[in-house]
Amino acid sequence: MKYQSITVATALCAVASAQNVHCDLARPDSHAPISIMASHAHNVGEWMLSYRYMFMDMDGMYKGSNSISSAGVFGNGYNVTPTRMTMEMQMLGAMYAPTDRITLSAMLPYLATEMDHLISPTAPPPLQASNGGSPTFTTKSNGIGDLKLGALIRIVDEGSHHFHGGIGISLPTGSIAEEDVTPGPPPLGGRTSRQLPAAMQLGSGTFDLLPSLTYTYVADCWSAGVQAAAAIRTGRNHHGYRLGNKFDLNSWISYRVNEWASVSTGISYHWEDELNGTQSDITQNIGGNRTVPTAFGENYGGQRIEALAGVNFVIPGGALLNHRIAADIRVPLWQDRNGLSLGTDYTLALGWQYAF
Ligand SMILES: [Cu+2]
Repeated sequence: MKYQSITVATALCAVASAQNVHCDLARPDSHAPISIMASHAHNVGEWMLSYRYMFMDMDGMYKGSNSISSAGVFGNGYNVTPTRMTMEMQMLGAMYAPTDRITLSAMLPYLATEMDHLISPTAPPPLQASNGGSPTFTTKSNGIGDLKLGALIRIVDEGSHHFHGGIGISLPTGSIAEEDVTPGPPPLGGRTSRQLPAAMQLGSGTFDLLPSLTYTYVADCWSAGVQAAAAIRTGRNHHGYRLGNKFDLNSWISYRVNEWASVSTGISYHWEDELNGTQSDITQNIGGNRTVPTAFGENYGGQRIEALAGVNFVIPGGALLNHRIAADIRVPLWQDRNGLSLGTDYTLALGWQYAF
């Protein structure tokens, strides 16, 4: 089986080589899987526009690295538990290289989140009564997220070896005052519009630094890369908290099937710290129990290892020459949440890129 795979790979590689695709031409695998940002620099005078759509599904609660039932969450002293959350992100991006060494970038996301909740059957009866007797409710938010500006600096660009550093800043353009209707017993006054937890806010509310280092190796019919990237929060936002710092380690290997298609696979590690501070305007306790895990900073963050599979296409000719379409999916192999929070099921990313 292994030898067959190698034979097939060698044959495909020969086909790719026979088509005589040079590295200086657009090749499908010269861009990393679409969910990985800031993976490539541009040559002087080049522009690139991009659009990405990402969908993240978080279904079911975790305590540490084990899934936990709703009853289990209630047993930990909470009146309400999240049961599922989805996050959709659409992101517009632009890159421009004023010199061969420096590529500038800007990215603006538009987010839509939705979270389903379940009220504990043993919660104070006025809580369920304030929800019209129903044990479930859903909250939503949507709007512009945080604008990210950055610069990539080429450090090595020799033959097969490419190494660049990035520094960026995330500006607090996304709202952290999103509200939606939630139930509340007296004296909270029934179903009314209330501040949503940080997990459903559209921005961090702080200025965040975004450093990264990326190495890529480009061979004849395959390429590979590894990237370390972080988000470092500064200060506290005006709702009294700071999201946890983040660190990502992405690795990928792409195989060029022909001059217009490549397939890729990879492994990523993601770490995020707890939320620091107390979310003002979020109700912390009802009837001696905690309200909901998302109201407490200790239930934010965690770590996970994900497997990635993706495809990249570049249009080799015609009116849409050099337009790129790509998709990838990430599935956690392991996750360890801080406290009690929703686990990640999968993340899907689709994108279009055009350089000129
Ligand atoms: Cu680009």
